[in-house]
Amino acid sequence: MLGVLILASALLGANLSFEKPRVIVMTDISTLKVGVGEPDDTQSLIRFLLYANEFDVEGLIATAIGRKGEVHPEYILAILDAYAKVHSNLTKHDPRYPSAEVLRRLVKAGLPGTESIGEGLDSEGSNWIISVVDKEDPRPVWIIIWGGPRELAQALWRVGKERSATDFAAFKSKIRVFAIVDQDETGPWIRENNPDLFYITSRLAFRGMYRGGDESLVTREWVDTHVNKGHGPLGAAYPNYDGGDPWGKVKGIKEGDTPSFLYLIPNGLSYPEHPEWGSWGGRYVGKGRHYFDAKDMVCSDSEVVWDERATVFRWRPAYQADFQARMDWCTMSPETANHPPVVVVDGPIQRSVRSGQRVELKASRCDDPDGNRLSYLWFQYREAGSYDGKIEINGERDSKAWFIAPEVKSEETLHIVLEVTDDGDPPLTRYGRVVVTVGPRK
Ligand SMILES: [Ca+2]
Ligand SMILES: [Ca+2]
Repeated sequence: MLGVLILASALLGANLSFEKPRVIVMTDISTLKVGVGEPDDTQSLIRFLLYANEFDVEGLIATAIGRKGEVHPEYILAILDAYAKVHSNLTKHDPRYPSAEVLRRLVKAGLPGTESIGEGLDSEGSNWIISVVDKEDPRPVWIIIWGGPRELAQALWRVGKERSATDFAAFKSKIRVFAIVDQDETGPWIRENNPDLFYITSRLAFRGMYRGGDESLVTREWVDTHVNKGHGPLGAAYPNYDGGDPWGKVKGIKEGDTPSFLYLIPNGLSYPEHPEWGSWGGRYVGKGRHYFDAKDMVCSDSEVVWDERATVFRWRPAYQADFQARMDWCTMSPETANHPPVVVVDGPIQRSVRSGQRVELKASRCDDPDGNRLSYLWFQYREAGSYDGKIEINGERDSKAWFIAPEVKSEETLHIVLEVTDDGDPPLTRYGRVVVTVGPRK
C-alpha cells in the first residue's frame, strides 16, 4: 500500500510541475492585412511571440487554408521581421526571448492543396513534427492547431505505418494537442484512430476571446491605443480586425486561436495536464484522453447561465492587461513598464482533509519585481471542483485566509484560487491554486 501511495504521489508530482513547455504552432495564416481575408491568425501570432520567452518554440508551421489550400509561410517570416526590430528591447524585460534568427529556422510549410493523408503526402511540416517529437527530450511536445490538423494527421499516419505498435504508442505519449475546432476532416480521423492521444478540442470556448464578458477590452479603439500606436513595429503590424464570425460582426480583436497558448502560460492558474482545472485558455473535460469544452457560470442580476465561452472570457481583464504590458515591453524600459507579481502559496497544491476541519491558506512570500503593492483575493473556483456548494472563505482579501471544510457524504474536491494583482500600469495578475479533497467525518 505504501509503495502504491509513493508511486501515486510521484506521478502527481510529475503532472503538477511546470516545465517550460515545448510548443509547435500550426497556423492557417492567410493574410497580413485588414480587409483581405481573415487576419486573426496574424493577431494570434503577434501575441504568441510576446510569450516566446515562456516557451521552447520548436516549430511554426504554415498549413493549408480553407478550400483553395494555399500555404503562406512568408507571412510568418514577415511577422518575424517585425519581431526582430523589437527583440532587443524585449530581452531587457526577459533575456529568454529567442532571436528572430532562431525562430526563422523553425518556419516550415505544410502541404498545399486539399489532399488528405497517405502515401506521397508527407510535407516539410509533417516531417518536422516527427523530428521534434523524436528528439531526446523527456518533456511532451504541445502541438497547438489554429487551422486544419492535416500535418499532424500525416505525421501520425507515417509513424503508425513505419514503427511497431509499442514505438508508435511511445511516440504518441509525447504529444499533447490543443486544437481550435476541427478545421478539416483529419481531426475526427485522428481521435477515432488514436484514443490514447491527449487531444483538446475547443469547439465553443475559443470565441470567449472576443465574445461575451467585458467586450470593451477587445474593441478597435483598445487595439489602436494599446497595440497599433506607439508600441513599435510589431504592434503596428497587428491587423485591427474589421470582419465577423457566424454570430455577426467582430471589430478589433478576434484571436479565436489564442486560447491554445494562453492555456500554456505558467501564470499559476494553468496546469496543462489538467484541462478540467481551467485556465486563461478555458476549461475542458475528458472522455478518456480526448477533452471537450466545459461550461462555467455567468451570473447577472436577473439570471445564471452556463456558457463554454465564459471559461475563457471570465479571465479577460487579466489576460488583456498582460498583453498590454508585453506590448509596452516592445518599446519601454524595464524601469517604466510593468511586470507581473510572483505568487507562492505555502504548503502543497493538493491537500486532503475531512468535513469540519479548518483549512489554512497562506501566501506569505509573494513578491513583485517592480516593488508594486499587491492585493489578494482567494476564491472558490466552483466549476472546477466536484463539490457543488459554496464555501465561506475568511480573510479572502488577505495573504492569509482559512475555511472550514464542508460536510460531505463522499469524497469531493474544492478548487481555491488565489488571485494576486499588483498596482502597476496596467495592473497585472498571477495566481496560486490549492485543490482540497474533502472526505466525510470518520
Ligand atoms: Ca486560424
Ligand atoms: Ca509589477
